[in-house]
Amino acid sequence: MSRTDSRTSTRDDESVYDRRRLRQWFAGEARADGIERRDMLRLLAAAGLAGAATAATTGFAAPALATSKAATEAATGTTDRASAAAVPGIVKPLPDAWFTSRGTNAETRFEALAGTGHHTPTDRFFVRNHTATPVLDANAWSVTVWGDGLVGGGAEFTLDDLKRLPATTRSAFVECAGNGRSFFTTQQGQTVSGTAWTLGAIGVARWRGVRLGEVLRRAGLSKSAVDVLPRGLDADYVTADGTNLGRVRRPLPVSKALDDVLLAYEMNGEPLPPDHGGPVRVLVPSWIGIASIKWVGDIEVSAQPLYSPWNTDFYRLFGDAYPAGGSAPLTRQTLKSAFELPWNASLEAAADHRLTGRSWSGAGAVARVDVSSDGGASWRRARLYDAPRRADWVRWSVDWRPTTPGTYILLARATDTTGRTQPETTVHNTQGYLFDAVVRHPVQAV
Ligand SMILES: Nc1nc2c(c(=O)[nH]1)N[C@H]1C(S)=C(S)[C@@H](COP(=O)(O)O)O[C@H]1N2
Ligand SMILES: [Mo]
Repeated sequence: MSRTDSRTSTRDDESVYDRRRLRQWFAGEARADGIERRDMLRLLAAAGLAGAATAATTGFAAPALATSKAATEAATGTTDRASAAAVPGIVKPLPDAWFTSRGTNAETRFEALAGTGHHTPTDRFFVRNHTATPVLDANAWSVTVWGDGLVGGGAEFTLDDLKRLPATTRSAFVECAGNGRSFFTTQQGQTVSGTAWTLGAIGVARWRGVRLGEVLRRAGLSKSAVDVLPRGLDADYVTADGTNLGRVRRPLPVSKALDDVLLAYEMNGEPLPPDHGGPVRVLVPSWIGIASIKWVGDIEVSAQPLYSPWNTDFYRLFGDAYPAGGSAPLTRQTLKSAFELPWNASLEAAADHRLTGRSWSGAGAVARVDVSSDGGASWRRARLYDAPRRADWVRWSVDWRPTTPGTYILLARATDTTGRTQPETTVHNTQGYLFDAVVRHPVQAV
């Protein structure tokens, strides 16, 4: 199953397509609901496309959705269960040994993955919530597929409807675009905004579901469809300055939607739990986590390009190295490595240790991992325990004996099948996305 060509074109498509989308918006042919006009003009200017005409105002309204029951539960479902968790709004227990609390989110501790096998156990899988986990009734849930990119009036699918369609099972990571963000500050001395994740905003699970393409075709996908916009049933996201951005939603080019995207209803062999988007989430392999919309309630299929704050203000690269309107919307994840050790772990000096870790890449499979125990002066090749697979990670180990007591800086550096290797530094962007530099992990030999 060689998909190299379609993978490459998917990424290239998004930047070329972004300019086309912007031109269409400028000509009044694309919609940007819930986005300030000046923000769109800023994107246009940055792409060098502004100037000719006055951009049309956008006045389209989404049709009423047949999801009101689920939506009500979304707004109210978590109130009595949230107090049990260390993070308000997350349903599952978050033991300190497994998680670090970060606002509305919970980061997995990498040391909690040692010896757990290839897939992240669901109870240790990180949670990234814009607001709070809605507890939805799987029997009452349905997803509405609608929009002018369909032939006919759209369709609604219950969970049983989806389960009757051909099922696909696959392993894939979900990784937040901001994973590793804190290292822009601690390693590079730079200021970034957003959740200060270390490396634990990633998990790999075995997902089971139906291909989104299958559902779209059954809903009457037309040749004119260009964007697909899944939307979550969690509450509206209101920013710190009080702006209501509406439901979490991010457009996906139809090319990716038809490629390898799933509507997943199982995670690691169990029904998808509430915190991870149950009863059904979108799973977009290799792409940044925001693409994998949880608690999906409706999917708009549009013959016009679509925008949401999640592909305009967020999830583009902004900063000195980038155009004023930011880069093209982010798609694939970058590559990273992590040791399954606490920060400043204590290890016995003059004793043998097996250091374990994991490496992953959104561009290709991880082909090799090199480890240094002397701050990068010398490197050794790690032993890999998993076959390289795209959208997935590999476990690895190296044996190490710290000869004398003291502080050691451990480094792990992955190289993927596209030839990319983790660099020493990541070019700064203001929101701290896609950190890929080698992380300097201190340990104490005692
Ligand atoms: N509806 C909805 N979908 C969402 C989010 C959200 O807050 N609401 N967060 C996104 C982000 S930013 C990430 S990184 C992943 C996290 O998935 P997880 O919580 O299952 O680990 O879900 C994505 N899907
Ligand atoms: Mo994210």
